[in-house]
Amino acid sequence: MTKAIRMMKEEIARVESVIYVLDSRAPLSSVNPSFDEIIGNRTILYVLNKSDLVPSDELKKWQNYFEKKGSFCITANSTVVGGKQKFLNALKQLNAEVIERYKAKGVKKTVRAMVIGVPNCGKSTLINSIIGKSRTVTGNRPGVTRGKQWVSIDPYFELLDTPGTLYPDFSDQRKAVNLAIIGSVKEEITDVTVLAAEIIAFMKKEYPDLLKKRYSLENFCDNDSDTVAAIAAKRGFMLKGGEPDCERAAKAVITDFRKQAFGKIILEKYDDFEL
Ligand SMILES: Nc1nc2c(ncn2[C@@H]2O[C@H](COP(=O)(O)OP(=O)(O)O)[C@@H](O)[C@H]2O)c(=O)[nH]1
Ligand SMILES: [Mg+2]
Repeated sequence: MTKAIRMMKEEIARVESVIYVLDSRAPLSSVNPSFDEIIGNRTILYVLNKSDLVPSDELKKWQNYFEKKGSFCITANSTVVGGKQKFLNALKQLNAEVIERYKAKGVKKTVRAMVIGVPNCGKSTLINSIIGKSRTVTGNRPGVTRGKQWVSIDPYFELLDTPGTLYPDFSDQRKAVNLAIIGSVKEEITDVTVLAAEIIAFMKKEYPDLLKKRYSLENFCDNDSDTVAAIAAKRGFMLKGGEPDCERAAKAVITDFRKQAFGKIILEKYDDFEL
């Protein structure tokens, strides 16, 4: 068992509820089924984070899908304040039975939750937006690793202030590419020119006009790497010998995608899947 999984298992054992953060640009790719067993039968609140980056009609379909999985699902833009109440309401509804049980027994017990998700999906940002500056640390509990803090977010809930990072699921090539595009994969292991060609291939198929407009292209080359070279030429990114600087153009394409220069884009459309 890897260290990451072992740590996840230890921490998850202390919670009743899991907050599963997904990147709205690639909701399915943000799920790693390897962790299903570890999550077990804990209640799950799915958060389609970075909702501001995708078209809302597309997001709605994913929200319905994750709700139908028998769990709660909310959408969030964690970079703006004001989402806490929506989050808390969902968490309460999701755990209504447990809260009732505690109340009926007359025990003063809180439901504990842990935020999990692949790298860069916005776990830390979400936690900060919920606990913010008014955080009240409830202190280390026995058995809890030193430094791990439980934070009261409500009389009924405590949140672990350190997120659980899921390693991305690379079992499927498409998922791996999507995760690289959204930045969930270490930069060192991604080849920028390959990644840019993948973005071009996707944009060409799904949003050709946005791609043409961004780089003032009239047509696309058959080979997506050639399109990256054409973008370099358009931008005047040239190497000393007069060759197009494809690496620089590739980085520009990746940054453009991540900084929303093409507009609101979703990599995975619900209707394209048989779910
Ligand atoms: N547009 C947008 N960016 C977000 C959102 N949530 C997080 N981010 C950005 O995504 C990046 C990764 O966020 P972070 O919280 O560090 O992700 P973590 O690795 O899952 O903890 C940061 O640049 C955040 O500002 C969101 O809802 N919308
Ligand atoms: Mg983080």
